Amino acid sequence: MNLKNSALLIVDVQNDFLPEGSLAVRHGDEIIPVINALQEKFNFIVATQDFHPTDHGSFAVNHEGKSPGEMIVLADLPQILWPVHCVQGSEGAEFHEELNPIRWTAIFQKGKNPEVDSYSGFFDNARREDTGLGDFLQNEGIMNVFVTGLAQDYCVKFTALDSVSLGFKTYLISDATKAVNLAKDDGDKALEEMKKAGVILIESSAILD
Ligand code: VGL
Ligand code: ZN
Repeated sequence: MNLKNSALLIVDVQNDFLPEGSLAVRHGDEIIPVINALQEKFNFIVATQDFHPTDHGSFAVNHEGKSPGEMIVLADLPQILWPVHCVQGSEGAEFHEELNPIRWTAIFQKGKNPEVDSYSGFFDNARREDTGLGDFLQNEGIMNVFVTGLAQDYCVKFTALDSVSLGFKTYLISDATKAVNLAKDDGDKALEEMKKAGVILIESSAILD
């Protein structure tokens, strides 16, 4: 595969989303060697980092009597409540130590505004604020975006959908992502949604072999 004008996008490969983290994605650690191998093939690599203040509105503990998994309204949108995760300055917000940060051109942080959640690396969930990632990629002449990371049914999905909507040819590397699966087929549904929107599903072997 020709990787000219291509970026590898690594979404939220942070301790809290990995086994033993507070919002653990089962088998999430299995994608790390795949991403490390993929990194050797790309000249242009960008990571995103979920980076919440302690008073973030997506945390169940910040809503009296509520538990993770319950729904509320946040920024006029339905919002699922999460355990405390990826708090700014905490170990859980750090990238996994086995993930090699070689050639990372930039890290885009998201979820810093307590009033709104931000699954996508490009915009908050209400699409009121832009992280700058889209303009950054465009200014660098990037046309193809290869998405990897966690979680397939949340931040990876919304990042890939926004990438398509901004006009990037967008690939999801299916063995370099894993789903949280709050409901057991959420990951599969997310794949269908991405495919329908124009995301191209590939396996890492298409790039590595
Ligand atoms: C994510 C839930 C809450 C993710 C972030 O990175 O997929 N999921 N915050
Ligand atoms: Zn979050």
